[in-house]
Amino acid sequence: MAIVDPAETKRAELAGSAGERASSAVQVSVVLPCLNEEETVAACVEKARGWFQRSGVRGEVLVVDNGSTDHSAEEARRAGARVIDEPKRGYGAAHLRGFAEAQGEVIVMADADDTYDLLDLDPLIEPLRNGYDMTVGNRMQRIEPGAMTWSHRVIGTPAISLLLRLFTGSRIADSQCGLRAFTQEAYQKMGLRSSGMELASEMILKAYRRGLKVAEVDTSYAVRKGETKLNTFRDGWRHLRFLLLYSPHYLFLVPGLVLMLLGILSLGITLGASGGVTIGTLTWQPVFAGGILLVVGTNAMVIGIATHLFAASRDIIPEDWVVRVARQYATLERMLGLAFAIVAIGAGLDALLFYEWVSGNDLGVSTAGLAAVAQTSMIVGANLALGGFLIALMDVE
Ligand SMILES: Nc1nc2c(ncn2[C@@H]2O[C@H](COP(=O)(O)OP(=O)(O)O)[C@@H](O)[C@H]2O)c(=O)[nH]1
Ligand SMILES: [Mg+2]
Repeated sequence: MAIVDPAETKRAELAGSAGERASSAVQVSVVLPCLNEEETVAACVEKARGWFQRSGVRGEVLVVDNGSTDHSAEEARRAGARVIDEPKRGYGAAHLRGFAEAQGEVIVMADADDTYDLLDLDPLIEPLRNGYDMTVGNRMQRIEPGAMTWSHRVIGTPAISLLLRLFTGSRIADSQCGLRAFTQEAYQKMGLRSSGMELASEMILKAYRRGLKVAEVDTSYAVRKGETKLNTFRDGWRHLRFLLLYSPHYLFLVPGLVLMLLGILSLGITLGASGGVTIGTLTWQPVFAGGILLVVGTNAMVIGIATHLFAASRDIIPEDWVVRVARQYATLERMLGLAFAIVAIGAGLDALLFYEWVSGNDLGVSTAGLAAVAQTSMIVGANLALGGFLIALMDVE
């Protein structure tokens, strides 16, 4: 941490009078977003500055005020923070502004509500001295009674952590912890953009996708004073929405494939059991579900492949096996060929039905079933032809 690299010197020079700034380069910037936290913000600033002094770290505390209507800004200034005004609302917007303004080689993010222990940031920073790019706190073992609602502790946080694990392979247990530290380099690599609380998930997703080394350290979590700014459903949905949008496999491809297979199965049952399937006193006619599942499933696959290629061709995601398979097998010509074949099958089945009707011969297969398969084939075929163009268009250089 004592090392001052050329980029850091440059940044410091840009920020102020050259020689003086370079020699007193900031090592750690503590960023605190603040929305009406007048009761606690000064204590947070003082604690962090106390740690700077005790550990001999050259540090700065940045409080990013997001239009507080109380005395938060004065309190923060009085306690020795640099206060920045960010007009764009939101936890993410405020943090991102703070990160962009931070001069430290290391950035610490925390809350201004005095729930995290800023008196001793050594355990948080230690992994960064040992080659890690980011440290995330884990509050689960040291939650003061009443600090976290039961639903967040047992449902919300574990559910989001599990999705992150599924989508990125991250092993972070407390993915919603707001106490973290990372290097300037890691910050640059992540390319963060979320304006809301979903920033917490974005950081972990991008850290893993960019191959950063992430450590987790135990931390304490105290009862908050003042009002929480977190809205369980709105913010929970924003996390889920973010994760799905950044994970096209799980939004489109996996569900699409499952729906397609269920659709094919249902249509198969329709052809076999013409009277439907009797369950107790009810009779299920799989003919309807079959068509719907197959059509929705294929459309999901087509959209999934198209978005995948779009993201890969613009360097949003790396070129993975889906991209390679799609480029080889989902070319416009092949898609049109497949579409034509499937429409032809549908037309053939309709011709068969017509023959059955004119000749009066019973073919021994469910008429409704055949009609449903024929109709579904034509819809799926037409969608594949349209999808072929969509996919080709998305991959245009
Ligand atoms: N600047 C800014 N800060 C916010 C906003 N929403 C929350 N915060 C701050 O972000 C931190 C975390 O919010 P908090 O309500 O404690 O959420 P929790 O820790 O997830 O329960 C606190 O310091 C809040 O003051 C916002 O819209 N703008
Ligand atoms: Mg908080």
